[in-house]
Amino acid sequence: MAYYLGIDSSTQSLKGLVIDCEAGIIAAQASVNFTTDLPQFDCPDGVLAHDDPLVKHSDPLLWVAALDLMLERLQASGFDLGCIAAVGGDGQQHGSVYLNSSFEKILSELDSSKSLAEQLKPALSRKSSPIWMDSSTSAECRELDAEFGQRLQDDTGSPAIERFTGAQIRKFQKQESGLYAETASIHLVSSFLCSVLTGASAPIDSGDGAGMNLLNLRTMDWDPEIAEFTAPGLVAKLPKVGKGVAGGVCAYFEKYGLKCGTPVAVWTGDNPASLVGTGAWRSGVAVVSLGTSDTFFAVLDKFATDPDGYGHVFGSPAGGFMSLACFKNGSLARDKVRQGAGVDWAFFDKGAFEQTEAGNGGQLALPWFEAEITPPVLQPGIRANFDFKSATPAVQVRAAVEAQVLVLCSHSLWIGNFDTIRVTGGASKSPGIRQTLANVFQARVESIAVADSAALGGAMIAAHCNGESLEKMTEQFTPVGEFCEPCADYAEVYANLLPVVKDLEQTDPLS
Ligand code: XUL
Repeated sequence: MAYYLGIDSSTQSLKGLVIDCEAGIIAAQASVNFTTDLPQFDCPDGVLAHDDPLVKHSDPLLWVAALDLMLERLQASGFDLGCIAAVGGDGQQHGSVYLNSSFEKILSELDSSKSLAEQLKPALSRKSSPIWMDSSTSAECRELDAEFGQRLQDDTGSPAIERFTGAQIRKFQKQESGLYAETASIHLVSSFLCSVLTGASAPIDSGDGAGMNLLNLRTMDWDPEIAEFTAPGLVAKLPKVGKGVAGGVCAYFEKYGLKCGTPVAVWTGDNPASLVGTGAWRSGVAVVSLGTSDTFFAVLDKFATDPDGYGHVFGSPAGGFMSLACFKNGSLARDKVRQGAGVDWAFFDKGAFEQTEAGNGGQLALPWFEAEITPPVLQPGIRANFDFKSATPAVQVRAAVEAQVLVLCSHSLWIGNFDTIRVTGGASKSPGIRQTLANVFQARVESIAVADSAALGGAMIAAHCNGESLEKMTEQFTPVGEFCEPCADYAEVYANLLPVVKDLEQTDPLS
């Protein structure tokens, strides 16, 4: 048997993908969109409405309902899930799930005649889950900075960051100490869903765990001092740090055809999973993932942190470390620019670039519709160095895309040597964006055949736990599809624009 299931629980959807390691093909896939498939959770784009634009929470019951529905769809597609040899998965990073003391008992008694959402509801000590888009914890970050200073970045891989789980837990404990006291365990999205699959509390891996400001990357365990300052008694509420097999699929999932006891690999974060699923777990290749968030990541040859303090170090699921820089205004911002310009995707992805020159005459627009993560900017709004609103649609599109790519480049320079970028995520299909990436970074840009690199990575991690070779799977599942070469003529144009975009980051938004 050589079939492996990978599950990706991302911001706006949950996807499943089955690889066949003998034939080297994708054998089945299914997905669930949170907005259109599960409207009853009132969580469009995976985010609950809130009066404060800096607060971004989701509903953890939405994620388990999506797991039920995705497996139902996979089974309905005709694929026999009884053939699956191991399951792996990943979740959007940093999001946390707060559970009371009934969680473990409820997990051990899951009844297949009922849904996961109805059974897990009583296990939540906090109804909603803060997710990576949340920027509401600046006060807590400053408190962590004041207490630990540079040690936080040196030991956890990142300075105090608003969306990271530590600051989120500290805010919860300060504001809702009673509910914090009732909380017996705090899981990440990844370890929560892995726990549900195995019917027992699952470990957190070092890829996702490093996104909490709580994991000491030198000991690869929770840092007791940082955890205790973050919130009293926190270490006792955190799952173990672990890797390898978390446990076996529990009996609940037999209703979808999965065999009880099938090994489940410890889940990781969506970016670490994508590192594996794009074949970039080896050095020399960097990844740009263009999804709800845009991220830039690569393997680190040796442990190093961002001198500017914006980027992160996570554990790599293939061993060693990876770097990451994250930009919040990704695909939803591109869509807003597209709608504002009144154009379709064909024009946004191609036509706009045919009608304008590389460099756009120096006109740039940062499409920060939401508070930005890199660099940290709390006041949303477009920043432009020209009359954006009166410009033609083509100029608007190029100005936004070039600004996004230049910011990506300027905050990734610390990451080291690579001559190839692999692009993944929805917008990686855009020829205009791909060529802009190649020209700005002066690197070859490759896309791989499988668009959902996180779910693929989850499946590959599961297969690797079962003895399959990572090298062989990388050859089988991540062949290069389309690619583009950089145009040397534009190297200087974009090098000159890097300081311009840095200045633009400091300006006020357009009114
Ligand atoms: C990474 C980050 C996002 C989420 C959602 O640090 O915050 O990329 O993982 O994809």
